[in-house]
Amino acid sequence: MRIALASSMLACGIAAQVAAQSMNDVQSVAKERGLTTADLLAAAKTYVPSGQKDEYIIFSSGGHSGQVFVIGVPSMRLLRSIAVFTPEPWQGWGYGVGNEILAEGNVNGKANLWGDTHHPAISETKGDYDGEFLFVNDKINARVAVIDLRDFETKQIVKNPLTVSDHGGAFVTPNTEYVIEGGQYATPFGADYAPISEYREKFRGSVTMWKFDRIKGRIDKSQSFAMELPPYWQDLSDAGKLVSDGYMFLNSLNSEMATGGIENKQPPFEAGVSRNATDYLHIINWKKAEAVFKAGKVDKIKGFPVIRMQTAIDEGLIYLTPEPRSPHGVDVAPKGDFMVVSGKLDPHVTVYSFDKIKKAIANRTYSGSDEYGLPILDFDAVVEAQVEVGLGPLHTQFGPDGYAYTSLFLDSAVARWTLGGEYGKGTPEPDWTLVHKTPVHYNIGHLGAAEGDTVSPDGKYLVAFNKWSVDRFFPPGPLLPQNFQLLDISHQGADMPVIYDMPIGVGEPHYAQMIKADKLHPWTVYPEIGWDPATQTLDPMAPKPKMERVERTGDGVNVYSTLVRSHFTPEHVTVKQGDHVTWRLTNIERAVDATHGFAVPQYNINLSLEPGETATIEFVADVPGTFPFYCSEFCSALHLEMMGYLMVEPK
Ligand code: CUK
Ligand code: CUA
Repeated sequence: MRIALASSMLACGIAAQVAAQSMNDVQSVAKERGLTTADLLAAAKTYVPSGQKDEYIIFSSGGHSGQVFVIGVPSMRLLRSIAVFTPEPWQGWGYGVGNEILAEGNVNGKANLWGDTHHPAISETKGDYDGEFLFVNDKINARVAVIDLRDFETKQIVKNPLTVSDHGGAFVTPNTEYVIEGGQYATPFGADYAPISEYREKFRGSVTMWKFDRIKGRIDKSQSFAMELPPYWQDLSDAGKLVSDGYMFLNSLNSEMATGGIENKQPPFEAGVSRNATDYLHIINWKKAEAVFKAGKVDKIKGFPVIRMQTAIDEGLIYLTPEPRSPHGVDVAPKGDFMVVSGKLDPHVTVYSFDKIKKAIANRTYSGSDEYGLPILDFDAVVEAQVEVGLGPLHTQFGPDGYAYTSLFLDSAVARWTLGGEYGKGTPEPDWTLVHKTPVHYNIGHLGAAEGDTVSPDGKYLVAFNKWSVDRFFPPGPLLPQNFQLLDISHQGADMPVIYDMPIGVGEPHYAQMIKADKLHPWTVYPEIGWDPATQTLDPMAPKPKMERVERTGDGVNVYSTLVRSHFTPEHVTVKQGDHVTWRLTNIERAVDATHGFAVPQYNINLSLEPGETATIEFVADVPGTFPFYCSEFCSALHLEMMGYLMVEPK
């Protein structure tokens, strides 16, 4: 009774204090801290009070960290780093769980325990984010990971058998039929050896269509296929949608097929690959390619079905068309009618019309063919407009109101321009006009608007993923963080001010996607006690209360443990040196956030067991001794007491 009284008095006290505050207090704090009206407005737009949640969620590539970052918008609070290609001790990733999934990403049997993640892709239904799955590519070793957004954990890593680096992934088709993975630097297939003098004959590009099985939540390698491409460096890709559904678009650079060699007085790559005024946009009919694959018109290369270039030509699967040199983004507009391409060295964005592309294909309006016989659609026949936006255009996203947004690397700015004018602007004539530029700090790469690459962009917020931060933050040594800058794009035709800076000090993200938070339905506890996240099913072998035991079987020991605040059962586990130990553990909690850890010294083991989760670890007890294991999450007042002893008797 007394306690209740005291706490209600305390609550009254806080309420009274709040009531006494006024805008005068805001002004005096602003004065004291030197904040302008614009600063206060930015703070008011981004501050999310304690207990309230963000309206949008960003899934950002983690760059060199090999992970994916989950960030709330507009607060720009980091919510989680999802372990993907790189071991991560807090989640136990690679320290007891996820080891098999990490091993799926081995390259020729060799562990590569980092990733260079560039492009996350949220799964889509009818061209709109559905919030069920997330895919992300690893550029350095050409891998694609599948993350299940029920528990935000990585479920699968696939290693591309043909290419050693990828960049045109991960992008999904409008119903996530396929996850697209375009290669990047050409090599002989499988990264086999060939002298670089045989570049034109032996080196190849590729695009891989990974079939996604939504029921299983996994890529189905047996239903996946690839297409052989010329040894241009294929860059970014995007899937057509609505009117262009069934098609996909892939940029390329190095149509020169330059092979570098500065040490032999050859032009260095950077000059050699930018010699031509244009490179090639690849236009691929993936639905038709799927039919060709299903009809068996493929060669098996490195055990993987590949549609050869000649087959693609004969079957009318692929067309090229010139694009301004060193292109960097190809982005399909919300209605699927336009493809926007930026050439880094051209101040324009080039807009292709899908309607015109279809007509040019039907009428064979070619300007020639490339060295490999791929037909080249006449540039003038397929281009709708070129819009001068500024220096170093890279990537484009879209708003709900007929605007497109393009990042300008050299200008360090975001450009807003009108996408033809037919999106409700009411102009009778096509209107392709730059309307506004907002400076950002500094050197923007990608940008991400709310659902800005879907059939129904939300507008409202846009994040500039800046490569440099220079003077924006305290310098933590000479390696500076990247800078995510949040822009308010809600006011049509008006300013789009920067309202928040978020330093990213864990790798260099490239792309990110922003989804409405209410489209995500993550679990806060696993559905049932004994749930195995690796299979997303109940594990029949999961330890349950009263079934805990240590049991010897031949040369091995099986341990069945449960965890609940604040003890392990059993607490004594004795094995013999050399025993193969299979240790199953279940967190039998049902309370939200009641996570327990399981950390074993000497044996490099740490698990994170979320409520209901079960996990199995196996190791050989090769080092004798006494090893206190403990719960590595501060789960309760008696958390330090949540421990036990692993005793390994010497031989
Ligand atoms: S990329 Cu890095 S800024 Cu890999 Cu999509 Cu353009
Ligand atoms: Cu369980 Cu600490």
